[in-house]
Amino acid sequence: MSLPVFSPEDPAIVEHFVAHGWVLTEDLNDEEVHRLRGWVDEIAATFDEPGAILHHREMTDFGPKLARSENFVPVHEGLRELLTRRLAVTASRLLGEPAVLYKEKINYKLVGGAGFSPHQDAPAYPFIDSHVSCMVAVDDATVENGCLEIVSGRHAELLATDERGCITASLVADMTWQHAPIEAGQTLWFHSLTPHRSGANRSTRDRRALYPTYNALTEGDLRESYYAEKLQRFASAESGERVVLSLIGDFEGRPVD
Ligand SMILES: O=C(O)CCC(=O)C(=O)O
Repeated sequence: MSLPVFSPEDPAIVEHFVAHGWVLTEDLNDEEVHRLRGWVDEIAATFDEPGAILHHREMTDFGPKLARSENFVPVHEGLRELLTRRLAVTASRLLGEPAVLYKEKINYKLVGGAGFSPHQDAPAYPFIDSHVSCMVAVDDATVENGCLEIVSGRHAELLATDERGCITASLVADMTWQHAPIEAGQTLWFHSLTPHRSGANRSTRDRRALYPTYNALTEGDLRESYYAEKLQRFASAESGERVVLSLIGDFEGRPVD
């Protein structure tokens, strides 16, 4: 079932977000989606360089593929404008106070790309208490290509986690999960305590999405501290059966090596 879509200017978005822990907005027109796809291609084509954009790859049944890029706002003007200005306006309205970009990523989920285990984002965000994230669909996200699945109205508390930092299996089984298919150019905003997960891309089309996260400016402009902390923790992380993308072990992708 499709979700209700709001204009980002509609005052009703705040009430919907507070009640359900998510809200879907229509942000980009066809021309802007076209431009966004070009920007995402530019980021994907950037070389790996220490201290610059962070690229992460995964092994799929079709060979190694790009899974995620992070930390690209400093080097890309178009994405910087979209994430730090335009979308920050909605983030501020949803947080109820001025918001600032905390981190940004592209999840590529190319054909054959893996899904994400059920989790809340909050445990992966050091330093901040008040934050909101969104998924800006670069391609249509469908059930077949691994759209998000969310739980409505369960954003009041931090839930028990397993050894990977994901929601325990017994809690997952008791929750009502809802697929969130969204069209390219739409943005699904979700609370950092909203449980979510997603399946693998079993389709023949890529499912790319941008995920900026914002925090309340009263807590500080912490983006640089976040990436410094992340790089430090990644340097000492041990490689296992799954690719480590985040400060929790939610990604189900296989390592390339
Ligand atoms: O892109 C997806 O399918 C899910 C992403 C997600 O849950 C995450 O990056 O925390």
